Amino acid sequence: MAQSRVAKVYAGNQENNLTEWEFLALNSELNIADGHARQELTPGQSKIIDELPLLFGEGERRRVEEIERECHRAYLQLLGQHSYPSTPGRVLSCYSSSVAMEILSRALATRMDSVALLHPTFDNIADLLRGNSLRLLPIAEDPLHGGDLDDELLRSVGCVFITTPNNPTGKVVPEERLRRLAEQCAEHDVILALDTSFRGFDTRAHYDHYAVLQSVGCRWAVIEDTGKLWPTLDLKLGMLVFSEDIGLPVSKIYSDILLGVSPMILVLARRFAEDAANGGLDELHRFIGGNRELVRAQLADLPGLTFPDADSKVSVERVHLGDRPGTEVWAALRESNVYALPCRAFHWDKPNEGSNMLRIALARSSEPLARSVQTLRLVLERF
Ligand code: EGV
Repeated sequence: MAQSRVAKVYAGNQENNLTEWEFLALNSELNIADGHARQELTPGQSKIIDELPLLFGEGERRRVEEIERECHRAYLQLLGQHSYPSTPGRVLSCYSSSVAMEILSRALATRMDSVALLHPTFDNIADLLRGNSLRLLPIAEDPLHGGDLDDELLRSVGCVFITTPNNPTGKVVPEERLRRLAEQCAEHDVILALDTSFRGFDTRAHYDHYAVLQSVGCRWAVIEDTGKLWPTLDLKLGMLVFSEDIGLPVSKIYSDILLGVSPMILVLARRFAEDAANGGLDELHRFIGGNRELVRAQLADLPGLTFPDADSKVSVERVHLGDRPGTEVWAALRESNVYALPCRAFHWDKPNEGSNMLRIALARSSEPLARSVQTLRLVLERF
């Protein structure tokens, strides 16, 4: 049984979840599948890594409470989130944003049975909610950005969950849209939950979201993530932040799962945030922008090919393959040891909408990325 499941994943099964596809890519030098940061360290970041024993020492010596407060402050201020709640216990450090998501999902499931969720978005959000027996109602990006949400939808759910910037499309909920969403949630006593894991890449997501949420006064939760920004070999943390009146046993469920995150990781994340504030973040934006141009330039003139996310700044880029099926292109690419990510599963409600797209990771060193995209070009010319 376990054997056949593994075999199916290895064959590149249509119904693999996104992480199963990403898993297949992990040992390849030409892995353009997962959204984790795998580019080379910058000189400033290398200096921090050279000091790892000192960071460990700091983690041993100093009070966890202080180390944690400094980490949260450095990261959230870097990204413009000045009004985040800084009183103890309101930012819960987690091993990853998916762990934060599981904790939030379990907490939601104690008080409701339905959640409205953005469509498309990274599939493990849907899977973690469904895994806690929550029924999901899709919200497509166009209606989300176009105007008010349907009152009937809001009456039928206990929470609206939005990824911003969205993964994979890079679409950002602007300040005035967030305010209106929060007002509608307040009117219907619905919790507004945001996953902002990709916000580091896009300054349009750096307005103070916490100021908006707190001034409107809806019940809310935000999941933050240091994991997509810096090539720290998955040494990272997620943060689960929530309104005082959220009315869910978030802290209790957190304690069921975790005592806390390693102080060494908290110190490391603080140091990377400080480096980012000192010019590293602008440098990262230029680097990702350069890789995006490289991908578009190398593929641009192929017949039927388009880039659906013209405005995206996040570290992934979707390619629409015209009528070529994503999983077939994936299989052809694999013959050259190149691994991209087929997009069906992002469309957790209607997978066929993602059949003709691949997602390409941009947080990669430019040289292997360029080689991978050249191979993709050769493959697409044959289709
Ligand atoms: C992306 C990996 C999990 C996820 C990658 C991701 N899957 N956590 N189950 O971290 O966009 O590739 O978010």
